[in-house]
Amino acid sequence: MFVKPPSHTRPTLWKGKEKATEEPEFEDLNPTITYRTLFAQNLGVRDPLRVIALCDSDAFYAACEMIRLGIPDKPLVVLQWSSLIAVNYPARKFGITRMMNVQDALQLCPELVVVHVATYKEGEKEPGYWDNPDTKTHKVSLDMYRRESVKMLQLYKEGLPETTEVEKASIDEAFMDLTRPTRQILLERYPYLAQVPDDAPLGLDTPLPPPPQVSWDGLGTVVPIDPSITEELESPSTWHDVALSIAAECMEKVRQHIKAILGYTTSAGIARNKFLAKLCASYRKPMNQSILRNAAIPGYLKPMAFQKIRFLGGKLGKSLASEYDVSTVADLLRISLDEMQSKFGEESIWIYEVLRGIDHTEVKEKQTVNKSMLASKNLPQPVTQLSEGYHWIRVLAAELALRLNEARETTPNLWPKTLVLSARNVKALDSRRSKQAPWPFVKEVTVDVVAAAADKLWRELADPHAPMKIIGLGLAFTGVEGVEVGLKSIDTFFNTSLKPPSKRALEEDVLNTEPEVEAATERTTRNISKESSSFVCSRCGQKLSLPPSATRTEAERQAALALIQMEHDDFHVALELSKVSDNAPSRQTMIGVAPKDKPRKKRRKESPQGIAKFFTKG
Ligand code: TTP
Ligand code: CA
Ligand code: CA
Repeated sequence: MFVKPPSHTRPTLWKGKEKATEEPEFEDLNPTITYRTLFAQNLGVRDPLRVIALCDSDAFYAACEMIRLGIPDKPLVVLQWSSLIAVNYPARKFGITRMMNVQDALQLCPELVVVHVATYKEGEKEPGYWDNPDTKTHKVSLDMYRRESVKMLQLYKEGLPETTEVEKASIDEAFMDLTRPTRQILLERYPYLAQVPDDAPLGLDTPLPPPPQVSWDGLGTVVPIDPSITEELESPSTWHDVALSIAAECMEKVRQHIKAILGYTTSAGIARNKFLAKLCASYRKPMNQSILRNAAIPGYLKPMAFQKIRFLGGKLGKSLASEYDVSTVADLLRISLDEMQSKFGEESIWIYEVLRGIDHTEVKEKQTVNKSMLASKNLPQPVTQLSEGYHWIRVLAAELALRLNEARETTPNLWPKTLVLSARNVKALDSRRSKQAPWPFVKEVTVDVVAAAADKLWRELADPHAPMKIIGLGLAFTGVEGVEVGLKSIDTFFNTSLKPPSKRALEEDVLNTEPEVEAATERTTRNISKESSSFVCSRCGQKLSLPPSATRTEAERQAALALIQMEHDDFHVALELSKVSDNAPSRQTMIGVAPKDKPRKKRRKESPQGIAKFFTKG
């Protein structure tokens, strides 16, 4: 029998699309949900009941330090050399921001707790909090934050229903696709939906009966449908709202769980896709979750300065602003797709779509094994002789050894295939060089073992008879993989890993990241997938590919990928340093999702005239 929903939500029984109330620029704000849609297993990114959350830690590095030091409420900032990289919320009340220098911050709040990030010092196995660390002798360590990040990700996975897909998005945030669990819960709560009623006129294609009115109490901040009205009349709920409210319950629970276990407070955004979830996660910060109902999308997006949207903050945004004399999303909505594509290339379809709140990017857990680990340093004083390199190699080796051993705590038998040393020598013709060697099977990966292997590479790489002015060094493990000892005996291991180093030592493009902003460099190595000859930068979404090669070995492929990735990181660092937001999203504009993932109609491979030019160096 067809169960009638509560009477106050029953204006017309078989209500279809409410097209009359829908904004013409915004599609599918209130799609018809039929039994067929509800029962479908694989609607994927086009599921009309899709619910995605983005959860971000509040003042993350500062929170880690507050908990480490046991000072929960004091104003605190985290310093890296002379830059503030994290400011906790009590300190923000004094007007302290990340852009300030520490002296100005202390003037605003004399009782401010200033913590310098941990650093590696030569001779020490582990990073520590030393007095007056100096970039000339120390190297920043983000290990503690990475560790906390791993714990947090684990808790998301444990604390959310099993069918939730969780994707780490950066060191302090993750996306969750809650579509499947909310669908299950919805069917449990409203069992009358589980069967098509006998009197349903269109059978499976009959729209669902109107949903119950959602009470949002205790579920977070609901973004208003009309931002100009403070007290909104309750608008009728949709089934998507019901799904959002279930997702909000799950998120509230998992956020409380994280607070209880680890002490971190978080802020979340819950909406129909990744772009909107990320965007509304910062609607009310800290310690809050915001819910963006479909009906609120136009009112939320239209008045927004479009340059706040990821990738529209830089060169491209400026270009759009000058081309069309526009400043808000609403202004840009007037530009037709054809017009935009004729000026900005076919790929500008993704701009057209995000402006309309559309994003079909998947939430997908990234591979955690078979990745690279990189330690790098821009040298405060260039290395001009062979003997001067050993100090830095030891510092980098300490970081790599620690990272590998730490990763082994969660994935035992994790084994790197190759060790790669790279250097940037501004005096050499081929200024970026690297050497690599297969990583031998040694039981304990200690600083000494890594440093000894790297020293050997250093002697191969640095030509004592040629002019030397090395300004950057990087040491990486590539092809880090979990090895099943039972499947692959130690013998074969010995046989394969003790082969002489490949003659084809890679001399492809190199690396290096910059100490001053190292903390900002959420490294992209985890995106290097097993088979791929490309990687996707998690910071800007750009895809970088290796030239095709029929002869490249697996180790070489991984090393080469690690190298282009390092160089790409370097590019980000340069941008951060120059504080220019061209070409890449600035800090404030890191919202949304990568354009490369956008589904593109009429996608072309190369578009030299197109949008790519807005994301290239130079
Ligand atoms: P964010 O999430 O951008 O910022 P936050 O967590 O400090 O503050 P909020 O509450 O506004 O989210 O960055 C996470 C951490 O990454 C941050 O604590 C420090 C580090 N970071 C840098 O080192 N440099 C940077 O430019 C940015 C943006 C972050
Ligand atoms: Ca954060
Ligand atoms: Ca963040």
